[in-house]
Amino acid sequence: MTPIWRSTLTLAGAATLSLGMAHAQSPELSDPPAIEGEVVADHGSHTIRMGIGLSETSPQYISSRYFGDILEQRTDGRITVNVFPNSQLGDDVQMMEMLQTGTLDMTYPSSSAATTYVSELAAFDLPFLLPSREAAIAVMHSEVAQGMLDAFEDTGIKALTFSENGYRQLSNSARPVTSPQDVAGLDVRGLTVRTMENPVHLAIWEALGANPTPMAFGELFSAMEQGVVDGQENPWSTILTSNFNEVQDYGTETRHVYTPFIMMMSERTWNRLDPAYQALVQEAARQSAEYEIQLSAEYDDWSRSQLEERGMQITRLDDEQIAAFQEAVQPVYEEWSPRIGEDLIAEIQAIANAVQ
Ligand code: TK8
Repeated sequence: MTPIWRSTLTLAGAATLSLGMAHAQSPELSDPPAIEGEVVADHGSHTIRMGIGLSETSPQYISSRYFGDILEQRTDGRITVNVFPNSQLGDDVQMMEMLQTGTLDMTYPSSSAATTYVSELAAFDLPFLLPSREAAIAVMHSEVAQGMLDAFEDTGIKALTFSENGYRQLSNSARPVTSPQDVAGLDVRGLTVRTMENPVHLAIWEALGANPTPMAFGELFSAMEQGVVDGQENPWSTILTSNFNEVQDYGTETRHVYTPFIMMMSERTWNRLDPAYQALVQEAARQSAEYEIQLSAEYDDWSRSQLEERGMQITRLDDEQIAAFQEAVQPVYEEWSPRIGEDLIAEIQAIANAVQ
């Protein structure tokens, strides 16, 4: 049975998309796995408020609603989750602070925004570290990654699980980009590229000759619309579901970083839950994260083709062109590997390389 919010979503998706040219409503998304398991004994009622950055059509939102469905069904309605999308409650940094003060129950930031809490997370920001989605998933499921989640202890944040934001792609409104020289501009100024508020991302775009501008995700669309920045970098599904193609003419399939999301809960909220409810929240988080990764994979290529259908000129890079970007950002490894931890990076690379 399709949950009511899925059909609402499809309608929302159709309404959004019908405003522009007629486009397919959404890729043939897999339905969420059936919710199984006993109803947990009554340990009181809780309404959980969860803020996320992306839109109602994003895999992040769809899977967060599924998370809520699991909790509601497995507690007979005693736990409900209200999901607030589109950065309406704040950006990643602000919403994590709201978890610490207890003014928000849950949020779902990129790992890049959380390196101030757990510095080892910056390993995920190293360019071209993870060669494939399978490798990224293996790392996110590893003991090393679990150690990063555990390291949030005493920050006021209970980090529950990783999921997929995805491979980041460059978009811009100035010119086609096929090389680092196109980013830096030879006889024209370097591109002004918005980055997440993360020092490794700043270093990447400095190494590529851009003018990196850290900015909250919620401010990005208007900054591009007003020409404050020329470009940004995010997975194709985010570029599509945030309508960035309306203000960005060019895309380049750089796949320069694979970013995870982290689903997290305020420790104050977590400590109010009975241990049986805590176990259910942890299980539901993992189930919804698996579904999110599946949706994100289904959305990825479809989003790129939708963006092209809507007029974005997307450059796919060949191996030689990718190698030029990898060479240009090599100094970022030299600067940041010692600061993040050579052993940690080697451990992650070993897990990634072990994936066939
Ligand atoms: C959404 C952000 C976004 C991230 C960014 O909350 O800021 O560019 O990639 O997805 O986490």
